[in-house]
Amino acid sequence: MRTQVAIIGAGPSGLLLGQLLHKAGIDNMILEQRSGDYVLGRIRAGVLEQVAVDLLDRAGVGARMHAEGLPHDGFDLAFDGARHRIDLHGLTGKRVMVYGQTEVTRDLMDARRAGAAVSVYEAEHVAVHGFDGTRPSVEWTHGGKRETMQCDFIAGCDGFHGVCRASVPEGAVQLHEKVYPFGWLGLLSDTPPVSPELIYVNHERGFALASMRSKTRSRYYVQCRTDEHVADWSDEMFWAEFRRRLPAETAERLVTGPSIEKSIAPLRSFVAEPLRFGRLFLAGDAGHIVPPTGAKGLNLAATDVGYLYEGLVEHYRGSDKALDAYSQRALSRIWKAERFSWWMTTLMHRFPEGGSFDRRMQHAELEYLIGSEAAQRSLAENYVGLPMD
Ligand code: FAS
Ligand code: PHB
Repeated sequence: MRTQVAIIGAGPSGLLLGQLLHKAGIDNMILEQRSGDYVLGRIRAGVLEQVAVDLLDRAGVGARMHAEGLPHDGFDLAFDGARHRIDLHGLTGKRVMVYGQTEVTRDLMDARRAGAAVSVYEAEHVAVHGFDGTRPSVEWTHGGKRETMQCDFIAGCDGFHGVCRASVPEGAVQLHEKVYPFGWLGLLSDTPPVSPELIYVNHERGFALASMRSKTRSRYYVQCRTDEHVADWSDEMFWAEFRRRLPAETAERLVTGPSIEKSIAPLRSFVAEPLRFGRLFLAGDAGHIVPPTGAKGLNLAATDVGYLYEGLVEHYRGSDKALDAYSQRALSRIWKAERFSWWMTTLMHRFPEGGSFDRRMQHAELEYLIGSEAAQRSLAENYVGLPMD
């Protein structure tokens, strides 16, 4: 069995790369360890930058996103019981698209099925070999049978816990990591969003975020301790805590209801350098993780894929210039998004070990931010997404 590009992982990174390559006539196969339903059941990101929207359009999967997605021109920062709007469109001329990662994944899966490209779900014990030479191969077990496939390249789109980065010799990769002393408890409910735009809250009890998936489905988060478990939080407890952290006049408008999904996500900043190891390339969460505060995780995955796709297309046209530049180009953008996500996380969360001086620094930065158009423009241009070079 042979393909040109073996893609490990059928999350947004793997599916988007597969779809772009398929449209360019480059043969590829996706190996995913879980079932399609399991992948769709993971509730994650909610905000797309324009560059990600453009890549999904280029992949031919943007129709439902434009029909059902919610273009947003701004969001609110809330602290000291008051809300302050950051006018993204007024400050940058750009907006973001609120459209859940689940829907992005579903659109990509539907397109892949329609295009008859090969995907193997529930592929167990995936192994990658020979990527330091010119004849890489991948192995997996499916239905109790061990399979092997030769390929030209391997795209490691298998997320933070995947096999690809773990298969790189230890001395060949440098890891940079910061783990935050808190997590996010997220709740999904079929209730109308408390506000037409997102609200990021800095509260003495902890961070909260009011987001959404549609005009009838809300996605809310509260900062929680790292030793807490979802079972510790009844719906009633979540709603009471979320309401406490919202400004009073907003809390009065909160419509509560039963949770459809509840989960706790740990927060970390992480980057692997470089992102290329011979014929193996890391893209998306396999190469980096950001705390979700800046809504960058899914968007960084999309732009990694954009760079890698350009490199692979050029390779098959006879030039390796873009492929050789992949790691450096992607990392330049990744580090800027890491910085913004770290900055926004540090600004908005309650640090258990932080003292009164740290809290005064947060407050001073928030006060400066709402009083300075220059500071708001800096936030806005990072939030809507820096241009792909
Ligand atoms: P993914 O992790 O999505 O996909 C990797 C795929 O590879 C998975 O399907 C996995 O099953 C598969 N895989 C792993 N190991 C394998 C192996 N050995 N063999 C075969 N397949 C294998 N980002 C935001 O912007 N906002 C958010 O609110 C947000 N919330 C998040 C909550 C959680 C719990 C997590 C983990 C992430 C969150 N993110 C958020 C970030 C998230 O959206 C990622 O950026 C996005 O899923 C990245 O997509 P992929 O790179 O495709 O990785
Ligand atoms: C979400 O809707 O899940 C979401 C939105 C913005 C963020 C993080 C998560 O910064």
